[in-house]
Amino acid sequence: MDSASFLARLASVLDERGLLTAPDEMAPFLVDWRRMFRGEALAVARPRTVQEVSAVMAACAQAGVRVVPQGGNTSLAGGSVPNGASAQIVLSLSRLNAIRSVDRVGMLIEVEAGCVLQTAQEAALAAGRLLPVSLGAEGTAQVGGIVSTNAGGINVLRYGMTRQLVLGLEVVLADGTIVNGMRHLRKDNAGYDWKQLFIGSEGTLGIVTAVVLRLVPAPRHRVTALMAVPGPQAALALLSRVQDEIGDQVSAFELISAYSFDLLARHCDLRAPVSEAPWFVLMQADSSLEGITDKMEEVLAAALEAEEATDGVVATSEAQARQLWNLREHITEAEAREGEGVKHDVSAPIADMPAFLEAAEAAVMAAHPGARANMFGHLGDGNIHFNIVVPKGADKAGVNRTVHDVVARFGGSISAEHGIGCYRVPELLHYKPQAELDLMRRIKAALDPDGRLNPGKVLG
Ligand code: FAD
Ligand code: 2HG
Ligand code: ZN
Repeated sequence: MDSASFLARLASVLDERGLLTAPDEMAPFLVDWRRMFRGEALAVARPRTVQEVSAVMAACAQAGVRVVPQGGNTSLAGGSVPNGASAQIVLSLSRLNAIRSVDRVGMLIEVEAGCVLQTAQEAALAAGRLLPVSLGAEGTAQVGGIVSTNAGGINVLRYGMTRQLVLGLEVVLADGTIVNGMRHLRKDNAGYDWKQLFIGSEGTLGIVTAVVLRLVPAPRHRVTALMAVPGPQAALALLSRVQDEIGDQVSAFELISAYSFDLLARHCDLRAPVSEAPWFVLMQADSSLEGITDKMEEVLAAALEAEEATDGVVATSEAQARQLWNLREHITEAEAREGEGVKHDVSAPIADMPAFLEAAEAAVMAAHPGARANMFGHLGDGNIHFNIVVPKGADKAGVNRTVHDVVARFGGSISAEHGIGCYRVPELLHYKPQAELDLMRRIKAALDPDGRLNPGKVLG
């Protein structure tokens, strides 16, 4: 089928706003959030229903056209834009965005893939429930993207990754088959839990069109604190103390380096309301019961006494808490404004994080003069964004290898939450054991035998 007939076929299964082919209209869909990867496409298809998604996939199967699913296009791994020269379309889920229902008693939300995460969070909150996935891109990222990347974010410590929240899933397969697993069940061991294959598969196994997500009671009381700490080891001591005393009410425990605050001050005019220190911890605890703020203050006073922290501020209002989180959420932007950043989204066993940070920073400084580490992230989950700001023309692949070799030595992962996309393909192929890669290829071949789903991503 020539491309004109193919586009005519697509147009026939979509409404008048459903197919973009003009270069200026397609442009935003063809470049990633970091503007590192740019691709080409025959068209951008924007279906409104699962039936339209199915018809688009069937048309692509017949014409041998490859499909790049796209949600909010906030991927930090270059996963959501086309690459390579073969015939591809972008399949944008943005218009398939209804909130189908919120079940207050059953504590779940049924939502279509293109719904923006924040919109889903707000719908849950209006029913007194919390959708606990929370991340800096939540105003743009979509539920389908969140599920397809198994997104993490700031609340993993208490509520787990996105995977832990998915109760039901609807997907469209490479040949257009619709598979409806939109169950509202907490317990379902009837056969393989196939939805787990699609969660985190970054659009390489099927198209997520709708999701049932578990909700939790919206906490009535919340306490947020920013602490200045002498180092990562002290931060871990503080984490243990807080967990011993406040237990599972701790929902976020983020480590931030002084260099991150330096970037925030220089590029975003944002400053930490505590005295200078080499490291900082931003933490949050939530509870349905009163008294969490008093308890947190008591625990933090003891931490100061024990010299696990040198200064700190506990937010006394929702607005002040927002300001503290605003600092954390702007680090990615501040880093982007500083210049060339080489991102590493790594994890290691939590207790090893201090040794890992020291070893990785020393290795980078020794091998790549002029590089600086912007270290911040989810210490409570053993996941740090070990991003290296490098001078122009630096050997970025070499920087990746230096950092990831240290990650491998600590038994860590080269992608804790952002995924592989196309950015990390060489690293995945280098570090993942052969038997695991072979198993992944067998799964890919079973679900996408012609290799038409998100080509060049994850396995390359
Ligand atoms: P996209 O970027 O559009 O796509 C991501 C991947 O999923 C691509 O491979 C795409 O092909 C696939 N995909 C998208 N929708 C579908 C679908 N419906 N069906 C099949 N495949 C699909 N990530 C974290 O985990 N934790 C964070 O704390 C975090 N913070 C961030 C902060 C900022 C400022 C930014 C820019 C990004 C951040 N991210 C974070 C990364 C990103 O936001 C997440 O990976 C998010 O889940 C992507 O959602 P999206 O809708 O933008 O997906
Ligand atoms: C975060 O935790 C995100 O803020 C983005 O995962 C991390 O910019 C990054 O590398
Ligand atoms: Zn993160």
